[in-house]
Amino acid sequence: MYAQMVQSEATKDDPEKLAAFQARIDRDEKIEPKDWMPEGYRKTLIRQIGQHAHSEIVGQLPEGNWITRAPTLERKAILLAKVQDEAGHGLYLYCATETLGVSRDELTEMLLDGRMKYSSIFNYPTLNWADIGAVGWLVDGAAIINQVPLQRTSFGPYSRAMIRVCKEESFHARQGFDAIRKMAEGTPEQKKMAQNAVDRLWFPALMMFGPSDKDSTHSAQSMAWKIKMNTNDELRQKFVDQTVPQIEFLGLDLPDDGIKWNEERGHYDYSDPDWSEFFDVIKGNGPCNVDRLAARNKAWKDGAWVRDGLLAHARKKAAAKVAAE
Ligand code: FAQ
Repeated sequence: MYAQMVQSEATKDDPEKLAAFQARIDRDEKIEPKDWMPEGYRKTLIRQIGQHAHSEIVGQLPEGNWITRAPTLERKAILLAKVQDEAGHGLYLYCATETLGVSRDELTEMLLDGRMKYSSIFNYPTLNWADIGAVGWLVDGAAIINQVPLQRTSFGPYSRAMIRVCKEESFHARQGFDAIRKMAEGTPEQKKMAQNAVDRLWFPALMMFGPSDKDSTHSAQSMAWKIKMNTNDELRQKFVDQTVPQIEFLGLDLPDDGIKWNEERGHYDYSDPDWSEFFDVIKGNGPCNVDRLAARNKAWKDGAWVRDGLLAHARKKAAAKVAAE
C-alpha cells in the first residue's frame, strides 16, 4: 500500500523533479516555501498545518470557559497564560500555512463553513474544574507526544513553529498535572471530580492521534514525505505507556479494564476508543461541534470592524507610498 500511494502521487508531477525532491527528504534536508514541491505535498501540508492551527484556536474555547471560575488567583493567572499561548500557537501555524500560498482569511473561511477540520477533542465539554487539569495533563500531554516528532518534520516553517510550540506545551502539561493532582489529593468530593474528568476525557484523548493505522488515509504518503514522523498507533501507544504510571501515581483509575502490562511487547495493552464515535464527531456530530463553530463564526463576525479598520490603515499607507514614489 505504501509504495502504491507514493506512486499514485508521483504520477501528478515531473518524475525527475519528484525523485530529486524525495532524495532531499531522504537526506533529511528541510524544504522551504520557495523550493519546488509536489502539489500533493503542498496540499497535505495546508490540510495538516491548517487543521493544527484551527485546533489551537478552537482549543481555547473549552478552557477559556473556566478563566472566570478558576478557584484561586494563581490558577486563574496560569490558565489565562495557557489560553493565550494557544492563541499564539494558532498564529505561528497560520503563518507557516500562509507560506504555502493560502491566506489566513481563506483558511478561516474554510474552518467556519466546515470545509476544514479541527481536533476532535475540542468537541467535548469541560464540565467541572477538574476537567481543566485533565485537559492540561491528557490533552496537552497527547499533543506533546504528537508534536515532539514534528519538530523534525520536513517542511522548514512547520518544523520551526513546532520547536517553539513544544516548549510552551510542556509547561501546559505540567500545570495540568499539578491541577489534577491537587484535586486527586483533595477532599473525597474533589477526588470524585478528578476521576469523573478522567473517565470522560480518556477515550477522546486517545482519539486525538487519529484513526487506527488501518483506517488512516494519509499516513503512508505523509510518512514518505516526512510530514508525519510516526503512525497514529505508534504515538497512541507511547501516550498510553506514559500515562498509565501517572494515573497510578495520582491514585485514580483509567476507564479501561483492558489496560495491562504486556511483557512480550514491552508496552501496555489497552482498549481502542469507539471509532464510530470518533468518525461521528469529525463529521460534525460531537457534543459541542455546533457550539464551537457558532462561537468562532460569532468572533469572526464581531471582529469584522477591526479587520476593516486595519485594512483601511494599510491601504492608506500603501497609497501614500505610491504617491511618494
Ligand atoms: N480530529 O489519515 P489520517 C492541541 C481526520 S493541538 C479531527 O490519520 P492525518 C494543542 C484527518 O484529518 C491538536 N480529525 O489523518 C492544544 C483525515 O480527514 P481529512 C491538533 C482527525 O492527518 C491543547 C481523517 O481523519 N494537533 O491539542 C483527527 O494523517 C489544549 C483520516 O486520518 C494536530 O493537528 C482528529 N483527532 O493524521 C490546544 C497535530 N485525526 O483531512 C488547545 C498535527 C484524524 O482527510 C488546548 N496533525 N482526523 O478529511 C497530525 O499529526 C495529523 O493530522 C493527525 C491525523 C495525527 C491528527
